[in-house]
Amino acid sequence: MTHQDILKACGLTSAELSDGTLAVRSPIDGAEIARVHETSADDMQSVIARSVAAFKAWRDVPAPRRGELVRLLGEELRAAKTELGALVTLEAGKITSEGLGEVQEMIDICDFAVGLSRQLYGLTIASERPGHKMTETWHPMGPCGVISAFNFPVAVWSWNAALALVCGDPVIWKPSEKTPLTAIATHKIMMRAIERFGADAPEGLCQLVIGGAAVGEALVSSRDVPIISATGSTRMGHIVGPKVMARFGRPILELGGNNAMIVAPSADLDMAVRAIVFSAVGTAGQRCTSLRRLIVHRSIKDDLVARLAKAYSSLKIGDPREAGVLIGPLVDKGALDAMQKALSNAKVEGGKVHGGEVVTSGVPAGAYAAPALVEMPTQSATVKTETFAPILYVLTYDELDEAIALQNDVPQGLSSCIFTLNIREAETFLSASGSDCGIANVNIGPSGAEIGGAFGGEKETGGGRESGSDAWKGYMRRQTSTINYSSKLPLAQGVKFDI
Ligand code: UN1
Repeated sequence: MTHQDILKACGLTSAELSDGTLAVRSPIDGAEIARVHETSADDMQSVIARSVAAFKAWRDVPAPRRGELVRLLGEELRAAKTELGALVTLEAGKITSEGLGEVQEMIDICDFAVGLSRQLYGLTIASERPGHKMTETWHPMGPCGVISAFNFPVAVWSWNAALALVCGDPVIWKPSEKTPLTAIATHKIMMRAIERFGADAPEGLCQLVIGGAAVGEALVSSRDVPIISATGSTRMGHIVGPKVMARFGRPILELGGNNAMIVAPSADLDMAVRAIVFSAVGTAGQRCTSLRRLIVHRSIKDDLVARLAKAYSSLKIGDPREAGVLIGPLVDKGALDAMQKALSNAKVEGGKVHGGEVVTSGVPAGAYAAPALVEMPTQSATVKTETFAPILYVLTYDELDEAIALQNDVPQGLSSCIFTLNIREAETFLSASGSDCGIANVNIGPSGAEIGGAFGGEKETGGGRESGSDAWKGYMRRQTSTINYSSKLPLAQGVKFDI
């Protein structure tokens, strides 16, 4: 399919693709593929007002009925999987299988959320007073602003939107300025589901706004948008988090990661190599869960580095649409420059760099690089910094305690893993004194999480949780009720206050 075919298959009209102010480039060859229209900051107040009005209707629609809308969204996504996956590839540069995988992740979260729509369980709590009971009820919270990043241009919206919608919250989505086309295409899919759902869905239930900082700022600073779920850099989180907190809104932040794998002497190295390669170079190292640090036992380091260097040399780099290619482009030239800068800094800090060169031959005109393996003498400043590129720093350890300390000694806390066949080591890694990350795996890599678990991490990763488990509670308000069915009015804690 040509890129015009893909845009057409996704229902994007030429009016939507031209004459706008925001230029969209495909990372594959850097060529401009559209100029989309931006939402003006002046329009944001009416966007938010529509969302507030939609909330008043949507919160009263029974949750299982709200789930029906998400079920229809899942159906529409299934029908559109091929073309939307292809558009993810075109606009974000992912290889075909990962573009499709991203849409599958959207479908999965819809299925999860449909089930959830009948399981927004509260508690009954024992009261200390006779003739009393306590309950806890979860209520819809209000409009949810979703600010998403280029690297998962549509899945991140779906983790938030599927949950927010069953929880009774309207959604306003501001996608990355680098990936508005996938957002427009997804919004159309959502609108098809709404159309099929019928009149119970209020106008303004799901809105899309396209633009830069001013549009984001309007969402972030509005008291009418109680939830802001923002995915992106720690730098962005430093701006968004405090602003949302300052108005007592609820931020759900998914920021940087600096994910490590500990490889213990007992590890199955064949499996470890496969896991390392996928998680370090998949998506060209541009997942927030990408593997960035390898902490290898000294006794196996040379063997593992040699195997990795061999595996790296066989990886096909190029046009992500081509069969066999595993490493597509970085998102843009800026990302390539940042990668090269990190590599030269690592050298200054004593790093021995294998690979990492800019690739220009045999690839289209985008920003392509060979993945880099960098043996480091210490966990230096560069290693502690997240660079969104396929760079894997290799460190060594002698004792597990030391490996865990290295794993934890970075500002970020998203994902982590250990390869070991030793149950003591595995359980120590997962224990309270083990990995400090939101995700800690055994014998699989740090990336490619399923939607069933809560997704997110600690420290500079921002603390938010999205997707599975009870992350839905982040989209609702909790109400505690004490009900007195007796004819007396005893006070808690035995307090006497007779009048
Ligand atoms: C991200 O990079 O922002 O765990 C999300 C994973 C994917 C999600 C990554 N399911 O790698």
